Amino acid sequence: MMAQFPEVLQQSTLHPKPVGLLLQYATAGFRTNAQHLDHVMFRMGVLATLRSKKTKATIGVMVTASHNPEEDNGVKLIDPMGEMLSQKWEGFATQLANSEQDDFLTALKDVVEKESIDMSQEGSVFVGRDTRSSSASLSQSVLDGVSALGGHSKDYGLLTTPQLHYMVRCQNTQGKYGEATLEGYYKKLSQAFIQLTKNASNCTDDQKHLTVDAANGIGALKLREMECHLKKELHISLFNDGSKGKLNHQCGADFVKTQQKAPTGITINPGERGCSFDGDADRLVYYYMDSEGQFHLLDGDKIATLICTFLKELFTQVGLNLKVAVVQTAYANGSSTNYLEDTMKVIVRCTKTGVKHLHHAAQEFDVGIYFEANGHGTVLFSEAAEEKIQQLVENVTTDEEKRRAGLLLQNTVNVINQTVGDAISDMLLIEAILTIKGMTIQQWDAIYSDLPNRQLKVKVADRRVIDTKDAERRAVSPEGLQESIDTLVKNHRRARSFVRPSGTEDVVRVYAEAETQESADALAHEVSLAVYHLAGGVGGEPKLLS
Ligand code: G16
Repeated sequence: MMAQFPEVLQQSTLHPKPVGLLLQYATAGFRTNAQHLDHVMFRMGVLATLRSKKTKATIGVMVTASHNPEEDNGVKLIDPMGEMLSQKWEGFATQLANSEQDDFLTALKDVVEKESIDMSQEGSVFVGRDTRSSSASLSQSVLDGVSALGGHSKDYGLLTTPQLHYMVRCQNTQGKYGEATLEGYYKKLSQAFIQLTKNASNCTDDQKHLTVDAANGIGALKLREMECHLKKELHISLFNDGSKGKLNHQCGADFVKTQQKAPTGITINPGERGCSFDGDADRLVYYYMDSEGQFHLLDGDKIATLICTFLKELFTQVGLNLKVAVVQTAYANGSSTNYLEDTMKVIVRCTKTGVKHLHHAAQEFDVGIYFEANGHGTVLFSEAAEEKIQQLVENVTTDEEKRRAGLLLQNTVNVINQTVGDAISDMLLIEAILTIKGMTIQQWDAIYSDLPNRQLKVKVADRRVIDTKDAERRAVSPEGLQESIDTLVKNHRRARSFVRPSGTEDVVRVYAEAETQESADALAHEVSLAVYHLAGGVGGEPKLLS
């Protein structure tokens, strides 16, 4: 056991930690300016190897800062079934990343001891990276960390984040979930998509057309690679493919959702469907322009509702009584929650921001549909639910109608990447649902009407002064902030607002919704001012949106 440690210690000096730099494994791993991350990457290579030894399974390490600007980078660790790293190990990740150079070995041994890790066990780590200019060298540092501890690594190079999650699950299920190759991923998803859409009659070329904004990120490369597998069943016009624009700049799912406007660099005619990925292709939002040139956004809440409607109809057709739930966060539009609970009569759960929280909540149901309003989400089917669908399709006594619905369900399961939100997979599912139901994007949008809302960011000296409870819907510190928010909300009709520290950017996020856009904008501004004054705002006072 001890023999590997001198090697790690020696190698770690080649990836020195800047003295005093403290980072936290937060919403989606570590994320900050790329120049501060070399030591973190090396150490996460080491930690992933330890996690692999502990779980006796392959672990994934993805180098990406997703929706953040090009100059940032980050790292997310992936657990054996393709899910996010366990919370307990997030603590170890922070401990290893923050230990000063001289204390690194002690911190490392502490993890080994606390987890009783058998160091003679093999370690196996899959590594992937996005298209940022810093990602190649940072992923090399991850690989260095793995080899310093004698682990085996497989470097997939450029991948979307959800593709790496998929590879990890395929590997650890010995191929049961699929083949751990890009080809395997493309084939599984596209075959399921083709099977789903062949059920639709009279689908015109216009209906098969979709405009995609790939945020100038990795999603563009991977969608291009996949296109030939789709056998012209989907006609994609790809924009913001990275050939000229800057990553996530004025484009991508985060920009479209927070700015509530179309990305730059795309052409979209009235009535046509458009969608945006984020920088690592794990988020998706849809939109269209109406005949008056008005922009309409269909976010993660609308996506969850469409999927839920489709699945519930199929479960009714086949006579399966499954416990279905939708998991959201505080950002979910109040109208979506009301529609799901009151009209669709499904169970709705609310968790803290971060797909890791939604994922765990969704696992408690036969079918857990989880989406953040920002477009990050997927659907989880319990093993029992998948078996019931399988039996239905295989049972020779099942009548034709039911078998058809059963096959739709089976292909729906196969088109979904159940490990994590996946823009490509979610896009194929939505396209299939719209095709099967013969539904336009306007009809989908009309399922319910969003309450006008606004999201803002406030800069404060230390965002950790804000603490929250009740799935981030109430602030418990600093003193007086929640009382101020409560008072401000009372001045607006059908209003709601909350604040929380971001886990991916150095800002406090403010969300407000109300009966009118003016009201939502005013409330968001008033709450921003309260944050600025009570939580140590820096720079100029937040201004009302013009
Ligand atoms: C990550 C997480 C998401 C989260 C988002 C914003 O997304 O995976 O679950 O909603 O960050 O988090 P926060 O508000 O804490 O900054 P991504 O796409 O950037 O990896």
